[in-house]
Amino acid sequence: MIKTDNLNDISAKFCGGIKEKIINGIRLTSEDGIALYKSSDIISIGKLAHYARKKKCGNKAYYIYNQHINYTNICANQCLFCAYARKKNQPEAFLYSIEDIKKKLYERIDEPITELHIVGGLNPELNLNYYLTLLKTVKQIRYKATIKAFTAVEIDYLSQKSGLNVPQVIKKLKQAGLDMMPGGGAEVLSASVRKKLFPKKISGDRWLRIIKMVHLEGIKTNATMLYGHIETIEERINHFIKLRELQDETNGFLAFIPLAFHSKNTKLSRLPSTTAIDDLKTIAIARLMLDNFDHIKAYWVMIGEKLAQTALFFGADDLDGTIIEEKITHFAGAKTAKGLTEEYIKNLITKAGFTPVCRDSFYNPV
Ligand code: V47
Ligand code: SF4
Repeated sequence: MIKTDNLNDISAKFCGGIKEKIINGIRLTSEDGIALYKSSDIISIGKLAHYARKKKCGNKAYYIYNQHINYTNICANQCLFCAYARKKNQPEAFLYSIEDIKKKLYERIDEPITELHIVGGLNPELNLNYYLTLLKTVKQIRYKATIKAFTAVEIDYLSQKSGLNVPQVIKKLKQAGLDMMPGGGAEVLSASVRKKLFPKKISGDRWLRIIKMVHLEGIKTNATMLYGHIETIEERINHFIKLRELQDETNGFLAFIPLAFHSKNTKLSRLPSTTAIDDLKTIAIARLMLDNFDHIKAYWVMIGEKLAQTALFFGADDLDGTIIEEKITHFAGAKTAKGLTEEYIKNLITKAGFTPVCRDSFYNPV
C-alpha cells in the first residue's frame, strides 16, 4: 500500500501550521479551510486528509448494495443547475405510480439490496398519501432493506401540502417505513447563491432547521454540498462550518457527500466541469474541516470510478454503491455508468490497497 500517512515531509508552516492541529485533533478554523483551498500542494493536503481518515476508519473502504428510485421528475422548483426536472406537459416528464414502483423493485428482487434510495421532484399532483403508500409498499416488498428517502426540500413541501408541521410529517413517514434520509437539497448554504440559482428552493437556514428536526425525531441523515458552479471558496468553507455546528448539536449526520456540478442540459451549460484537483481538494478539505463526521463519500457517479478510487487516498472512505438507474446526474450529461457491479466496486477498493467492507446504511458490515 502507498504510504501517504507519513507526515514528516510536510512543513510545520504549511498553511499556517495545520499539520500540528491535525495531529493533535485541534479543530480547523474557516481561515485554515480557506488556506487549504488556496494551496496548490495537493499531495500535502491529501496526506493530511488521509491521516485523518485513517484515524477514523483505518484501512477500510465502504460500499453498499443499493438501488436508486427517482419517482417523479416533475418539479415546481426549476433550479437553474438541474437538468432532471420537467414541467408536467414536457415530453420527458414522468411520475411513477405505486404499481411502477413495485415493478422496479421486483425487477431486482433476487439481488442482495440493503438500501433503497428514493427521491424525486416537487410534483404538485402528489399528496402525503402517495408518499406514505410508497413507503409502505417498499417496506412490504423489501422488508429487510433500509429505506433512505426524501430530502429536507421534500419534507418542507409535504408539510405545506398537508398542513401538518415538520415533526408531524416526519412521524407519519417514520411510521410508514422511513428509516433514514439522504443529504440532498443542501446545495450551498449561502443566501446569495440560492437567490441567483434556485430562488424557489427552501433557504439554507430552513434546510438546517428541518434536518435538525429530523435528527431530533431519531432519523439519521447525510449531508451534501453541490460545488463547482458560482459559489466562492469562502461559501464552501462556510457550508462546512454550518454542517459541523449542527453535527455538534445532534450527531445525526452519517456521511458527507460532495456533489460535483454537471452543467450539460442545464441553464448553466456555459460553466466548465470541475477539475480532478478541485474534486480531490474538496473531498480532502471536507475530511479535515468536518472533524465530527465519520464518513466522507466519493460519489463515483459524479466524479467517475477512477477518481473516486483515487479519492480513497484523499480522505474518502466510502464509494457509495451499485445504484443502477441513476437519473439526476445522467440527465446533466454524466458519462459514468448508470450502475456498477459489486465485483467492480470491490476490485476498485482492493486494487488501491484498502479493505472492502460491504456496509448497510448505518455503516454496519453486512
Ligand atoms: O440535491 C442536481 C444534486 C442532489 C445536479 O445522501 C446535481 O447518500 C450535479 O443528494 N450536477 C441529489 N449535482 C443527489 C444526492 C445524493 C446522491 C448520492 C448519495 C446521497 C446520499 C445523496 O444532486 C441534489 C443536487 O444537489 N444535483 N443537479 C447537477 N446538474
Ligand atoms: Fe426540483 Fe430538486 Fe431539480 Fe431543484 S434540484 S429543480 S428541487 S428536482
